[in-house]
Amino acid sequence: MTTDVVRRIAGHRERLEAALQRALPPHDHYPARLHEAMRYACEGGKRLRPLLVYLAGDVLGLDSPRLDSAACAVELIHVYSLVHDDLPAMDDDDLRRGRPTTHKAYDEATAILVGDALQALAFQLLAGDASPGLSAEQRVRMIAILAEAAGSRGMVGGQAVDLDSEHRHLTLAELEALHIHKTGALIRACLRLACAAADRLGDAEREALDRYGKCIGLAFQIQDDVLDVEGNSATLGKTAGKDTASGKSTYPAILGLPTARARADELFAQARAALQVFGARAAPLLDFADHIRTRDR
Ligand code: GRG
Repeated sequence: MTTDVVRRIAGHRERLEAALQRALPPHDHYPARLHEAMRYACEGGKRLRPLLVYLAGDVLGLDSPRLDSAACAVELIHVYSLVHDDLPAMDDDDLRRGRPTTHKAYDEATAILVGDALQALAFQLLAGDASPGLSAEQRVRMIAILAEAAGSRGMVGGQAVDLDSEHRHLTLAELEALHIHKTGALIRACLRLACAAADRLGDAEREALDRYGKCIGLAFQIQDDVLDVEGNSATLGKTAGKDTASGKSTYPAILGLPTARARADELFAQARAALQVFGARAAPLLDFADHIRTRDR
């Protein structure tokens, strides 16, 4: 990554952490245990989705404050999904972001409520965003984008199919469809949220960002499968090798590791190619694609 993008990412991370601190209810406010658990669940994490929102904003020439609610909202939805995914009724995991999952640190009922409350907070933030220059129409559009990506036609739908497929071997096309929904929809929404905050945007630019989001989302998931095979729990901050142990259909299981890696690389290349329409302005998202491509957790 260029030093410019490293600095840019550090700045956006700092912005996001401050915005999240403002958005989350104080830990000692009624009901204190729930609020403390919400904050616990939100700590750590790579913050890739909010970074995508801000970096897409950079490419579009938007002021970052305009994107604070969208960046926070997408992270809150992501955290809620992780908290619920880790529950015994779903993936039943003890480790997340390098420490006990929320239901282990608190209890199952609290973890369910943490997810519920984080989801509600995400939409409350978008609805109440008073950033100068952001119209009510743009806020409604953002709410619709996030709701669609998070709901049964997006992430929750993908999760439902994933749970249904547990003891079945999926074809590559089935696996791809599952992940386009489960992981890809929220990642793609990050780009769409930034587009919704832009006042003027041509179809070619909107479609380019959408294509980038789609490719990055799928590549990210393939990498996740590869890291589950190659990584270790300490670096990943979650249980490694779970997919293989549970006989899950994954990209490495269907394609073999080298082909799965090659497929991810191909998608990263397609993501980069999609941004040609932006010329030199695409640099923040081009560098970010490389940043994700070389991740080890
Ligand atoms: C329970 C409604 C519901 C949905 C769950 C996203 C999801 C759907 C489950 C997570 C399962 C999983 C491990 C998916 C693989 C891709 C993924 C979302 C990884 C975690 O995202 P990172 O690596 O996590 O960005 P951090 O902790 O860095 O934010």
